Formats: sequence, C-alpha cells, structure tokens
Amino acid sequence: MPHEGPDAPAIVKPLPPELFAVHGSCAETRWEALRDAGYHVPAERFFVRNHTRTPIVDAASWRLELHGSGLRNPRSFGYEELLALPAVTRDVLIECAGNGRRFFTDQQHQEVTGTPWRLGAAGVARWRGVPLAAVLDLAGITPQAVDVMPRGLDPAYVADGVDHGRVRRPLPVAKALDDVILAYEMNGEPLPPDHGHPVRLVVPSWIGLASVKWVGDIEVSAEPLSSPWTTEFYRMYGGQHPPQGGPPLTVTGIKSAFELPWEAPLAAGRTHVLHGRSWSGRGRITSVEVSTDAGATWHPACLHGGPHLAGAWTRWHVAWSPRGTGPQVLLARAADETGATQPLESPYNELGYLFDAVVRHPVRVINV
Ligand SMILES: Nc1nc2c(c(=O)[nH]1)N[C@H]1C(S)=C(S)[C@@H](COP(=O)(O)O)O[C@H]1N2
Ligand SMILES: [Mo]
Repeated sequence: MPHEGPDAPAIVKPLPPELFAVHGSCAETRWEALRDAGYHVPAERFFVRNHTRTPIVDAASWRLELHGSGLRNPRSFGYEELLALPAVTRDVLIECAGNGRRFFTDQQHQEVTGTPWRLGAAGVARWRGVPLAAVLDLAGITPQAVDVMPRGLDPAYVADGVDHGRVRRPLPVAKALDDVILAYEMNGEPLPPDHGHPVRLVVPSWIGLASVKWVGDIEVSAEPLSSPWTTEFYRMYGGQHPPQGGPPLTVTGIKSAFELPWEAPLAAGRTHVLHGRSWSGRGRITSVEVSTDAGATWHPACLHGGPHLAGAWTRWHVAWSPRGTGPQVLLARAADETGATQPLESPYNELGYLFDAVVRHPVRVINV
C-alpha cells in the first residue's frame, strides 16, 4: 500500500486486533497488551493519535526551521546537527486529553463528541533527544519571547469543511524552556513513522497534543500566539465552563487502569494477582487503592519499587480472591503528591476531555 496520496493508510505500523482497537485514523492500546510489557510501552504497542495520517519524512533532507520575532538568530537544524548536540534521556508519559472519554457516556450517561477511547490512549516510553531549551538558545531566544509554536509536517487538518492548517499549538516560553525534549529516539531506536519520525516534541505532564509529531518548524514570538488547537479545540465547554470555553488545556489529570481485557474472564475459586498502572500530570503517584465491592471497602495496592516518576506512571498489583461467579466490577483509584485523588464522577465537558473518575472495569468470574 502507498504511504502517500489519497489511498495512504492513516497509520503505517501493523495494528493486530489483540494489541489495538482502531478508531478511524487513531489506534488505542489494549490494556491486556501491557500485561507482559515492561515499564515502557514498546513502539509496536504504543497508541497512535493522528489528526490526518502519518507522513513519511526523510531524515536526511529534513530540516527544523526556527523563526519569529522572539529570536536574534533565526536558523535551521538538520537531523545530524541535532544528533550532535548534548542529549537527554527521560521516561515520559504521553496521554491524549480525550483518554477515557467514553466513560462520560458509559458511566455518567453524558453526551460527548470525539474519539471514544477507554483508557488506552496513554503510554510511557523512554525518549532521547535534545532539550528544546538548548535549540532555542542556539537560535538566540530573546527575553521578549513569550510563546513557542511547533508545527507538524503532516497534512492540514480539515474538519466540517474548515481547513485549520497543520497541527500546531503554542507553548508558553516558561514551559518550552523547562523540560520539553526534541526527541529523535523512542525506547532506544529512531522514532518510528507513526510516532513522529524523524523528530517530535515530548512535553512532560501536558496533554498529548502539545507533543507535536513530525515537527518541521518552530515559531518563537514576542507576541502571544494562538491556533485553533488553543482557541477552539482542547478547551472545556458546557457544564460549569464559560461560553467561550475554559482556558486552553495544559496539564493532564490522574488515572488508573488494570492490565486486563474489558470483561476479562477470571477463574472462580482462586487468588488472582491484579496488575495495573496509575499516573498523574500533577506529580508523583503516592498511593493506589482497589475496591472489588463497588467502593464499599478499599485495599491498598502494592506499588512497584523504584522512584515513582513524575511525568510517567507507577505500576502496582493487588491480590484478589473472587467470591461467587458472574459479572463483577473492579475499581482502582490513585492519589498523587499534590493530594489529588480520583473522584467517583468527572466534571462534564462537551468534548469529553480529562476524564479522571474511577473507572468501573467489568470482569466475569467463571467456573473452569
Ligand atoms: N503533527 C502532529 N502532532 C501530533 C498529532 C497530530 O495529529 N499531528 N496528534 C497529537 C495528539 S492529539 C496526541 S494525543 C499525540 C499522540 O502521540 P502518539 O501518536 O505518538 O501516541 O500526538 C500529538 N502530536
Ligand atoms: Mo490527543
């Protein structure tokens, strides 16, 4: 199949049904596919969120253009030039702002629009690249610079007959200079096409949209910048929110997921070790509790060793001996270092962003 032109597939890598649920141009990781994965999600299992489709970009001829009123020394970088700069390596979670969206409908009976993700639009990888700050410094970022806007090389995003241009989203200069990476490696390999080859942004703790893939240019401006991705999309509408929408979304929320299939069959009369992962854009996970009786009682899960990274996830497990047979529901709720925890209901917004409530994960206890 061709990878360019009108018949090109939206996603290049294979999407076997045991690993992914496909939603149009996007692919959701199945949580059971993480049971035998390590801390990092292999690139072959990492979710894909494409506004249009994966472009094939040739690293050898690719250039990153830095331009705009906030630079003293506008310039460009080739792939080899970036690789020659001092590198950083960091475990960072990328999560779509719409992850969990379908639970607004399934659990809260609210109507929302957008891709109906369960919890599989999130993943941690080990990213290696150049700090964005270093590249901005080489381009002579001035004290007057306020916003930094990377733009992707994928096709323009057209929705309902409106051409919104190529995917781009300004970052305030404070975030751009803090911990953002211009990444060229994912889990020790060059970035695969679907995840931004040759270079993408990795913006820790922020909604996935900020981590612009296939970056081709970056505008650095002494005036505030905007794009449809800050004025129209990725804001909260409806419910308690102002008519023009809340502020552009930045930091992601707090979530937990079991590494089990939806409606997993579990054998009666045995003890099962339930595994899962929790994460929060606000900081480290400090505790996770599991309930198997609809929230009447909660049991602490055992958090797996090592430092519980901010900007990534914490793995955990808990033992469970189901009583009886038939459909049952598993609940997990995490707390982070800011004291935030997962509520039983998530505040409504029309586009279904930042679902953070406890997810009711159905299982079937069966006689074997
Ligand atoms: N250029 C470009 N960058 C993009 C997107 C896109 O469609 N085009 N999607 C964004 C969104 S909404 C998310 S959630 C993440 C998903 O990253 P992944 O596909 O590597 O998992 O990429 C972001 N970067
Ligand atoms: Mo996203």
